[in-house]
Amino acid sequence: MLGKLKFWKDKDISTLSAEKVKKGDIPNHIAIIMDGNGRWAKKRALPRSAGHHEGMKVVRKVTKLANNLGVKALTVYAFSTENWKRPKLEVDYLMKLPEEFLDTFLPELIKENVQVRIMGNKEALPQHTKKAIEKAVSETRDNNGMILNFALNYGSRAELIQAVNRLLHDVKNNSTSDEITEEQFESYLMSNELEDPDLLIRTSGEQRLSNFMLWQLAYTEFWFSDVLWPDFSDEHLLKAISEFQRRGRRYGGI
Ligand code: V0D
Repeated sequence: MLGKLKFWKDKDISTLSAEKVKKGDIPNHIAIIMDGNGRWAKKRALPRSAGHHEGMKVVRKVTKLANNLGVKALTVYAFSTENWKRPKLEVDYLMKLPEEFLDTFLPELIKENVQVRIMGNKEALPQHTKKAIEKAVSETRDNNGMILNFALNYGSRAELIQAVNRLLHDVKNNSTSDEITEEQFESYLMSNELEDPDLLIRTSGEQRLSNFMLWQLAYTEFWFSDVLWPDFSDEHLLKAISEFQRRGRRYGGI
């Protein structure tokens, strides 16, 4: 059991949930599909942007708890390559969230030793968004705590095709062999510095991958919940982790 940690008192987590989480067996890498922000807003007759804003605050809370629990990497799906199809006003609003998040929380992330990373095609992002995330990545580069990895303008098929194209380029230049191993292939993925996720969480009742980390999730445990992302609490994260700990992972073995 995790014992008494100061932040639990601060954060008012029931000891019940906390006690169910075993200290030694915390997933190294958790990935989250943060779904249900629009539905959360609709239920309250608020604009979708209000749901996204509330969801942003939850990213901060989850980052804090995951880091305190000893999670090594947290990947959150913030914006997919398909999300450009949404109304322009919504996209414009979403593209302001990284700045708002970082204006408020970057000092805290630096203090807590978190490293910010971005996975996805940065070229297509508005200049103001790119500037904010580049600043956060560079200002947290020398930290050695948890990696907070934002999947932003990310799509796994695009990632895989980009990997294949770069690989072809390197094969043509004779800078790699033409017989590729899994390890070599992985080095071309956008997640190349991270271990595969141990646990995938998807909120809001949908049970699909939506083009998220198709290669990396091959052996990952999935945890689905009906809770809408803005309602996702520390209790939910602890529950997901304690259920993860009760599953026996076999990686195809017996
Ligand atoms: C909206 C719920 C944080 C999902 C969370 C650009 C959808 C809140 C960021 C963020 C979004 C990204 C990069 C960064 C710092 C913060 C974010 C987007 C959406 C899309 F360096 N939340 N967040 N980015 N939402």
